[in-house]
Amino acid sequence: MRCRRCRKPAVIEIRRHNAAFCAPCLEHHCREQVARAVHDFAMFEPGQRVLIAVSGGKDSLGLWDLLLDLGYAAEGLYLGLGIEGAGGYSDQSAAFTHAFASRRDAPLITVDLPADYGYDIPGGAAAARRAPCSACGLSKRHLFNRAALDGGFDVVATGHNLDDEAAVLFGNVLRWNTEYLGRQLPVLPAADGFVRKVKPLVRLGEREMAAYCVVRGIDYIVEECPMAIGNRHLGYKEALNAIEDRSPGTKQVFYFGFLERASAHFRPAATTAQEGLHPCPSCGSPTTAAQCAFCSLVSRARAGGAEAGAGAGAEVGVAGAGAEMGVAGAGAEMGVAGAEAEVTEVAVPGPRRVR
Ligand code: Q46
Ligand code: ZN
Repeated sequence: MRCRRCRKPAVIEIRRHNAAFCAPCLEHHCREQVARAVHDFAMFEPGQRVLIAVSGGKDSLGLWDLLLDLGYAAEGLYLGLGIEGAGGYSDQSAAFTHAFASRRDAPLITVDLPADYGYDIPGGAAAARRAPCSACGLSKRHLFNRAALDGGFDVVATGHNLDDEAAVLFGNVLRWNTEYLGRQLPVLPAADGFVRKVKPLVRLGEREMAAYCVVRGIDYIVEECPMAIGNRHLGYKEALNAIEDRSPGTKQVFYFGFLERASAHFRPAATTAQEGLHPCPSCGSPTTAAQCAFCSLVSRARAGGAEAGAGAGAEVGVAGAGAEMGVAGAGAEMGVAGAEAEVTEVAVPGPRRVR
């Protein structure tokens, strides 16, 4: 197998492109695909400040590396979730993130749920009677948005890749979640109280990102979050992988075909769900409920579940985050407006800049 660009021995075959690349040409390929996504979807301009939601995994660290090398002003935001699992999932993911930031001498902002907000994901989810990924997704959306607004960033970038987006799309189609289909875009424009959200990795697959990190010498957390095991999102990925295996390119055609030919049909459903937003009385963030879902989650988590069941509005965001967005990775960073409607802030210590 030879590299398509230089004919040297290849290190990876990418069947959907009918191509193989050596290590340097894989780096070139990944940079090219990200630059193309940023340009084609008008994600951001040189000079704008980009805040990357970093988890310590291959996608977010790879994205950070790629954007820095493309010359963008990209800073990291790490959110400590307080998830244990074998080996201490959150501790490990924090360590990989800090190591990367040091190596690239890149600014990193950290927020720690247990230290700064008084709850961790397993405890908060139990107290609020939410699925862990729902509580996690809600917390991430709120805190990424808040950090970006407070820090004066132009845009929040997440590491969702083509496999992620195809799997979320697959799930939303299977359940005809029209509201989420209307918002499943690589760019969500800024709105009152919401910063712009972008997904620059939509042209790259999971294997390419893993290989990119290997050839770049980027250490990342390989283990899945222990909360993800057995969830629907992983099942959709497996199903799509089986199809892709028989018919390379299907995921790309599925996702980009949706964007080109179907997405606009679902836009009205998404717009309707945005109506009736008003500031949360506790934190001022836009919400459709009496109190936003994040404030409700925090107060329930702090009360150790004593308030569970109270506050009808709190569950509005669950529906948004639930469905096919509440799944691992997807739920966390869908950034869709229905879920964002519940994004809020409480008066607690702000993020820390560590470098
Ligand atoms: S971190 Fe959070 Fe994912 Fe873990 S609890 Fe679920 S959503 S699976 S990206
Ligand atoms: Zn609030």
